Amino acid sequence: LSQIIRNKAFLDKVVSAEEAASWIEDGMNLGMSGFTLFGEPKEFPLALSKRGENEKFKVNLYTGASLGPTADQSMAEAGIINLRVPYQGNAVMRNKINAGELFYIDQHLSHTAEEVRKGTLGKIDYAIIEAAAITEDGLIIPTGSVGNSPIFVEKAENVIIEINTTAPSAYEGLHDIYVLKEQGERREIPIYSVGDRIGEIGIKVDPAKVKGIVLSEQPDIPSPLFEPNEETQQIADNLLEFFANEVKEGRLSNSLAPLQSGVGSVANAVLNGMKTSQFKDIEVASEVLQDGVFDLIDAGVVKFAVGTAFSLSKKRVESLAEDLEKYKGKIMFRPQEISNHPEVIRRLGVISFNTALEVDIYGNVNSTHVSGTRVMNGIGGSGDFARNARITIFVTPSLAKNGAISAIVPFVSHADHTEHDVDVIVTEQGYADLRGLPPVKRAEKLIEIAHPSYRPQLRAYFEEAKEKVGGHTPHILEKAFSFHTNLKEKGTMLLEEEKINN
Ligand code: 0RQ
Repeated sequence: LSQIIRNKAFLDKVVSAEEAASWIEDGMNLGMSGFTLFGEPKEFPLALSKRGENEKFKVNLYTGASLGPTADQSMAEAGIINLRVPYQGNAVMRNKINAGELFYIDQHLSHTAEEVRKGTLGKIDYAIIEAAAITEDGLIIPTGSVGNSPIFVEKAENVIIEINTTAPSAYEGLHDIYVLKEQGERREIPIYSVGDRIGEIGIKVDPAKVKGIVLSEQPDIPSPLFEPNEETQQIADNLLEFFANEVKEGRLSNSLAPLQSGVGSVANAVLNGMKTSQFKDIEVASEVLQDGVFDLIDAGVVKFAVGTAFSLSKKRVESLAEDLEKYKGKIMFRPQEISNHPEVIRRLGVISFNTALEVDIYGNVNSTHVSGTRVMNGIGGSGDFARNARITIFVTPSLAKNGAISAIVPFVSHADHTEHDVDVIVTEQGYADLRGLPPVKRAEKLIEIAHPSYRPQLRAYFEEAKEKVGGHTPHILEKAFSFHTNLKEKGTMLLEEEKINN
């Protein structure tokens, strides 16, 4: 253990997870490490959830992003969360949020650290951080994510460190921890190219604040493996065709520009498609690094990748220790406040692509709320990148739920990314390049990439809106949600013939 906890001031602080959990009081604010199931403490939240079975208390839980079954799920099941910020992706938690059993603030992921700094989320009573090691000079070495851990540690009154004794030692040196000063005292963030190292290898902590160290042997939590299918492959092909056209037009070279990709099936299919494409020497400046990025490093297509967290399949979790050695000098993790910072994204000229739930005929995007009401996951980092990227792309299959839902609708039922932030939409039907187009011309392009079964009713809406209402962005407000109301009443967005014609 003294090889892992190398500073003596920390060694005598080891306590059981139960003891650490017993320190938490009703109403406290907890800042926990963890992002897309990586780098989260596991023993501590399990012990806290267990305590919740016999005792009545609730905490507010702030993290980097989504946590897994041992944290978000067990704490939601135990009913011990009052408020969750800024992102979640767990089905049990999602259902509780939508049932009104716990509160949720769906926040841009680059904003949370600033809110903590300003105090709008209250003081952080405890920071609970998973770590691979504590160095001689007392730096906390995070594991597979950085997220918001540095700001939590800085602002917390007390710190609990969960040392994961199974974490690969090669985590040390992977992180680039840079913490912003207060507003008014800030200068530029000195990242001028993707791989610039600007910070420390670990998180500084005042040893006096460290109340306890918990030990864990629990392995990292894998995400599902997304094998491309016919549909995601077609979306990927269309996106790669868009990139190829940008090269042909002289706006990009074959190394493109630093790429940010969302998580999930389409993103993985695009990365997969790049293995055999014309593109090479690509840099990745993303939030989450998933399997596809490693495959591209292996294929010699990606030369450097920076993010704030891993999101890996079981296979990649198993080979992580080896992989970390292999990819040393080719990957880096920064706090999410930096990886998603508008200044950095704009300076590097990032190309961003994320997944939409629905898009309207003028290019507004809903990424978060099914039928405007039930939250799915959250906006995550998609807004940080969408507003500031050099090219902002959203991808989505044109249909959901076996054709009952069209991803292209007259008006989005919830707006995450406004038409002002959106450049290109890609479905399996093709891509709509909206750049340089006024609203009525954007609508023409977007109707073309809707599924053929929905094109007639989208066109009918658009023509009627132009004819009867007109204006810069024509809408018939009484019918703007006709697809959604039809879905609610009839179980499908497909309108009957007479509804389309009247
Ligand atoms: O439902 O799970 O019941 O089958 O939504 O849809 O097509 O499997 O796509 O897994 O990539 O998720 C937007 C949710 C897409 C995700 C979203 C249903 C569909 C299916 C999932 P089932 P798919 P994905 C990086 C950046 C926001 C955050 C973000 C997301 C389920 O990508 O959360 O981009 N993005 N962050 O059937 C009703 C519609 C629907 C619909 C799809 N219009 N109405 N249901 N579905 N469209 C990550 C971070 O920042 C951490």
